Amino acid sequence: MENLQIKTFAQYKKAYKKSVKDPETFWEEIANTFTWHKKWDRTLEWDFRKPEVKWFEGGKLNITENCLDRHLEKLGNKTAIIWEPNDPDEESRYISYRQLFVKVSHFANVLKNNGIKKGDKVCIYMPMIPELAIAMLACARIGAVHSIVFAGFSSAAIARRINDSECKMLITANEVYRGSKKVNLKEICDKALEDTPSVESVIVYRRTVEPTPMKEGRDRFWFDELQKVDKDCPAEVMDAEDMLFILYTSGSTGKPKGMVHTTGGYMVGTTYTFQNVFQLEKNDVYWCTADIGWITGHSYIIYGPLAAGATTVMFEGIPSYPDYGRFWEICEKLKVTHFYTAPTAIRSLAKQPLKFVEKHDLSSLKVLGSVGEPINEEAWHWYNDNIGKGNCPVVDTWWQTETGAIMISPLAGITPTRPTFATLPLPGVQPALMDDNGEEITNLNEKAEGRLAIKFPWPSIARTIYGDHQRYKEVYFSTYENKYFTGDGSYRDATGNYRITGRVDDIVIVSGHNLGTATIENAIDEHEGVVESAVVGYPHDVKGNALYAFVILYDQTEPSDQLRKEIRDLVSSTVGPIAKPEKIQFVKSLPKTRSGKIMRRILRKIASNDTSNLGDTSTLLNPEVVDDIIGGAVITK
Ligand code: 6R9
Repeated sequence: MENLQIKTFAQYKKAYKKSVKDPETFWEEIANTFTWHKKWDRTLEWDFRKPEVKWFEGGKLNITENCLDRHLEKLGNKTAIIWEPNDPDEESRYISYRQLFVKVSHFANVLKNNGIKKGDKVCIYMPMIPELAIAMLACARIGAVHSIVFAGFSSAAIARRINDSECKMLITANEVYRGSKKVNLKEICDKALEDTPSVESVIVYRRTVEPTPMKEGRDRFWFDELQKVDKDCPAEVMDAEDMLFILYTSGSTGKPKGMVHTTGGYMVGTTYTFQNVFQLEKNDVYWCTADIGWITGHSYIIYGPLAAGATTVMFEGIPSYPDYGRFWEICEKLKVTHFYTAPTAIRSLAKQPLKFVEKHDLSSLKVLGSVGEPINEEAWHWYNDNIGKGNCPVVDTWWQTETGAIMISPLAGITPTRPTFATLPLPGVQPALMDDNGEEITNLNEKAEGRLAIKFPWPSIARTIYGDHQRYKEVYFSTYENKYFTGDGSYRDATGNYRITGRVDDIVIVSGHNLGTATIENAIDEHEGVVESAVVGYPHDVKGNALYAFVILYDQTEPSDQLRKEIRDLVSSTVGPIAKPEKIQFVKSLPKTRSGKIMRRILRKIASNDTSNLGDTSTLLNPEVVDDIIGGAVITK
């Protein structure tokens, strides 16, 4: 890959031009730098109208051979993963590429020994411990499809995801440490498993010594299983288009979308973007603070960094434990060079006294990254000034679960940065800014605002929604003819730099977590006192957005704080604690259009306490309710 690494802005421009003029040759050259059992037959086949995208079809490979085996000769003793525990007094773990290779192969045999074969789906619900990385790579080693569910989700959310893709196995841990708290994951899993007929076996890693109830015939301990198998596990040969994993993301309906990523294109896309955006050098230590349960963790803690032979840090804890200096303490301790986090974390740390930063030597840092939501100007400057000391390029990386890899971002130290701008598309990415009439705004020399679409496939695009190709087509390929629609609004300056302004659909990003408002409404509506509800986002200092629920009650239901608590608890148990509405207002009715649709635009304005101009309300069936709601609004500022 060395010679394909972009080092200057002129090289970026050249690579970009080539990637547009001849995308196939461009990506072939990159794909050629990986280990394949057999070269592909066709580089790209695509039709966004169907939609269908295939990259490197007929090519045979295994992604773990690219993340592990091929590094053994030169990098065998290099640290692949540094694990930093929740408790700073517990020891960090350093796992070399050779050790990781052995652990992955060994655990892959556990999967096989428990009846898992190529194509089977395995749900992983684990805390941020190395065994999570080992479990996911072990799946990939034998061609099983992992479906990782963030270990903060509720039993009901796990069950929904397991059932959607009919997972045969669940891998979990008994407990997880999260700051000063301990959460019993196994208990949450047991509850989920009451309603998941496809799961035949459960593997439990013991993170703590607490006694763990196990179900006879179904549950097995990780360590016991390892004793039964040997350590040698040749990699399953996969087609480039074979499924690598499913990862669920929120949608505009109540049902989560299982985004399907395949093997070859995903590997090429994540590795290429990792190397070029972050510009890692040989002995660098890279730390992405995301959870592996999200796409950022998949692509930029595990697959991208390991395929690139980097040292990647995994952190089990939270930024505020034992105090708000924890991130900076770890940067100092591990001599982190590349630090990649989310705006919500930056905003919450920026609120703390600077002494938490100043206590620590951050001189090892070279590059700072941001991902997950728009970064506001203040947070950008705080990050740049206090963490980067004005010396570290800040890469604001825009991408999505669906895109698999970073799409729009500066290349560290190469692309001129501009606060709050994700700047320019990476080579291979062809954005299109769309106006209100659905036409592309093509003049790159004039500033413009619109919705963001992509007009040509890139290797790591998700291929479908698991089990629902029709929905994939409707959500991403029906808004604009022959283009992928991102769901994001965007502004472009007169030099072609993009700023992502936020979601234009019914998804709200709270503390970096994507939440579909429909899922939360469904949960609220399950309360026996509730007729109907509407949930919208409103700006929040730290979380980026918070949730505001407008709830209609049955006549006989008494509005009360107790009821608010019950509604929050219900959301917490059906969706997860992160989805709890900050504000709940009981209303008589909701503003609806003549076709019966809730006019969320108006509710968003009310929730944001911005009611001076509500825009056109003439299509409302019941305009009189608007004043009633404003009169009773829980004021947010
Ligand atoms: C990687 C990830 C995707 C949505 C995306 C957008 C928002 C992500 C951003 C950003 C502004 C950035 N988003 N990165 N907005 N600037 N640098 O976060 O994937 O969880 O699927 O979320 O996040 O709205 O559409 P995912």
